[in-house]
Amino acid sequence: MQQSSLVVVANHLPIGGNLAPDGTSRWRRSPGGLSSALHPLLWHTPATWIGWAGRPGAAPALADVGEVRLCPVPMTDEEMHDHYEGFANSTLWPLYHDAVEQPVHHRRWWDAYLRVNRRFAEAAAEVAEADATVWVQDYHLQLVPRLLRELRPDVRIGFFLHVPFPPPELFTQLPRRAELLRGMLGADLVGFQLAQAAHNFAQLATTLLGLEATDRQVRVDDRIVRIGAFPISIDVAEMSGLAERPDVLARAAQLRADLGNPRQVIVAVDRMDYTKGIEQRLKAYRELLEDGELRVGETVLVQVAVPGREGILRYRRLRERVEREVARINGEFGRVGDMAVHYLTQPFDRPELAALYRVADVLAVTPLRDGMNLVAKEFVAARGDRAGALLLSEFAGAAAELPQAYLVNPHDLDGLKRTLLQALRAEPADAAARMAAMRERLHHHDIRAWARAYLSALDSRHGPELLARVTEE
Ligand code: ADQ
Repeated sequence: MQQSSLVVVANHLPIGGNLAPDGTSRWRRSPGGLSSALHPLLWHTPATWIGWAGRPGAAPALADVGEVRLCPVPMTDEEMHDHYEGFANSTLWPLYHDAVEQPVHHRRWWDAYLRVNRRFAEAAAEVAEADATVWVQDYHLQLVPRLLRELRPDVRIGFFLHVPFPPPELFTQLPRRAELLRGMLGADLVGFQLAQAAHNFAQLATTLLGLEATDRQVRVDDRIVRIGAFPISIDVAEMSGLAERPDVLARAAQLRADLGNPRQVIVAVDRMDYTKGIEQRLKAYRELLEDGELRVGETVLVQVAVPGREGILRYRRLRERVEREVARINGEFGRVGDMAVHYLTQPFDRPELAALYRVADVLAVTPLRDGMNLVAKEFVAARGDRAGALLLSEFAGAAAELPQAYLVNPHDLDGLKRTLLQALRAEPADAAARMAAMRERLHHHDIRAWARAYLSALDSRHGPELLARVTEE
């Protein structure tokens, strides 16, 4: 096995579902934040990406994608069920998102979580060069930093959590809370989206493990583990460039015509997930139609919701409820040739997404809780014309950086209705000023700035050299 000086460890490999017989694979911009964010960074970077190829059974042999060597980790059916669908997505995911759905606890899920984390750590130990940097991603792999450190004390280990890190009252509900914290503390740098998350982590290190901790570092035996906030971003240049392309603008015009040339278009783009507030948003929209504040023909909602994690009953149920509500709204308010909601479950390529962002008068991003939310940032990057309003949940990490958005508490249905109307009725000059301020922020904080901040904090000696590779355009 060839070794690398930069190793990324994430639950999934960033590849499409169809492998050619020779093992070649397509690099996928899957509808999901982690691979969207890392794609533009790593495309031209000599690195190894360790992850699951997305199907149970033996790991397939995979060809490199661009400069990135893919190193698949096998997972059995049972492990997929207990590790991925179970501990990661039915225990940790809901708990980390304010327990908006009840977290589920099963003791046998922990065994699979530990076993799979160990397998990932062993794979990383094998492919990391002496003195390499290993960058572990997200809540599926919280034990990897510590397991890897035991195997390879020479490597630098970074951990980044893409989702929120909850307050101690919630985290302490976890039966394996101490092991999870110790797992993360195997890293040299633990990064979060928001400063509040780093604060929560420090508090837990003190109260649960009795360690000496501040919001910037934790002392573990004779080591210092640094912690901090590194709000993730997007490839701003890519999205703003796409959104100015003549074919994309023509497509946006075509989309508006296909929608029946309504006066206003509301767009929402989410993974189908109960954290994204899709049901609350649909309900607010229905009530505005009932109240006569909005009228079909004048206003239309385009809701994109790509299903995933469908092995989990809760996700299948959510999809059923969303589809029932869409059908209800269209049944009650639609007319032949004039739908109230256009509902799409397909993944789109980047130009189509850019066209959707350009057609939106309001982009509605109203999660109940979200680590960051890249869709909000993509919309801002796409609006070089400074038109369009962003309706943004206070509970998305992005709200901290984009205070000029129309901020809303999605749990407050009346507030949601009121703020959606405000965004729809915004004065163009006001909307343009808000958009300009948000664009200014993004301009200085794109995905490369994020990688730069993280990697130089992780390694002040070799960081700059890695950075030159990772952040090259
Ligand atoms: P996600 O929960 O997946 O990410 P988000 O940040 O919005 O949420 O990223 C979704 C990505 O998928 C976006 O880049 C979007 O363009 C893309 N996408 C959505 N629908 C699509 C479709 N139909 N076709 C193609 N692409 C689509 C997690 C956390 C977030 C955090 C990110 C990154 O939950 O809070 O922002 O990781 O850290």
